[in-house]
Amino acid sequence: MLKNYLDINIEVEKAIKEGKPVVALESTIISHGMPYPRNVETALKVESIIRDNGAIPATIAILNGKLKVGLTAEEIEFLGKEKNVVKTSRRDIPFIIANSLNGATTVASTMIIAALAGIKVFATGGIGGVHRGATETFDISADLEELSMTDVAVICAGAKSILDIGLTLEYLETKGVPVVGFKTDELPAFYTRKSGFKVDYRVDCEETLAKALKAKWDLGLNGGVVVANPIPEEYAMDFDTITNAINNAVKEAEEKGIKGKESTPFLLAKVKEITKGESLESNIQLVYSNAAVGARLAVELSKLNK
Ligand code: PSU
Ligand code: MN
Repeated sequence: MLKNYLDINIEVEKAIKEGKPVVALESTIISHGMPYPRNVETALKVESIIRDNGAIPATIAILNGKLKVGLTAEEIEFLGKEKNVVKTSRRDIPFIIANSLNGATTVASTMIIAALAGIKVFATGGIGGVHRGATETFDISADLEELSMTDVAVICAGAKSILDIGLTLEYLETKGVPVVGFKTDELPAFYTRKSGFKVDYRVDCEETLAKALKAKWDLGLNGGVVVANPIPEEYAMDFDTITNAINNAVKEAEEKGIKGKESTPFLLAKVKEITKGESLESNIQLVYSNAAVGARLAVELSKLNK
């Protein structure tokens, strides 16, 4: 039955069958998170970083109504260029399939498709969360609910302050989702290494992290884990510069009445514009760093499951 929907490329399918390390990657970051052609360049480089660190990359998207796990360079180019690609979260998947559309998968839907394929590790830039002002707007990303139920570890650079970081952490706590700091006690804030918020657990090596994941899922404690890996020091942004940019972006989004799924892409593009592209460079570098950690984690996890 799954075969009717799921299309896993040969290399990825073989790796999964043989218990080799595989890392899932999302496509919203390509279609809606970064401008062309940097998006395509980044997506391809991320795949090569994963290979350099001993794992097989599996970029996920919906193409012509098929759930694709593992894309060709041409398919990645298409997602980066084509305007008609729908940002696809959990609620959207059935309709993208039924209408044979192209969908760029968010963290939530990438987790769903990765889990269907049997992939446990997923590397990206940032997760969605509880937005600032959510007590009025109710804008809470479906990523958080997904993390509470789907067994995939998500390596990210923490939560950026377009979100309410404190409320995002409270939500994750309620839902039983561990937030792990990779070599840090403090949750990173995406563009910067610090946020002022502590993580639940600090882990200093991929092996310990893999053991924790295995224990969680062996025991039937369903759901994901947020692995927060701080942006490398040399690419981190100045705290005041980025804080200002985000505050202005959030204000403009409010004034323009930007809502729903448009909110995150609007804020990302605004922040890039205000920082004259500096935020994009940081964004790209932190994704590279997360890809390397994801690959090494997948390697350790595959050793434990042998
Ligand atoms: N944060 C980023 N870049 C992104 C996203 C978040 O720094 O591209 C994307 C991810 O795909 C994430 C989605 O899952 O935005 C969240 O959107 P929403 O808030 O509408 O759920
Ligand atoms: Mn939202």
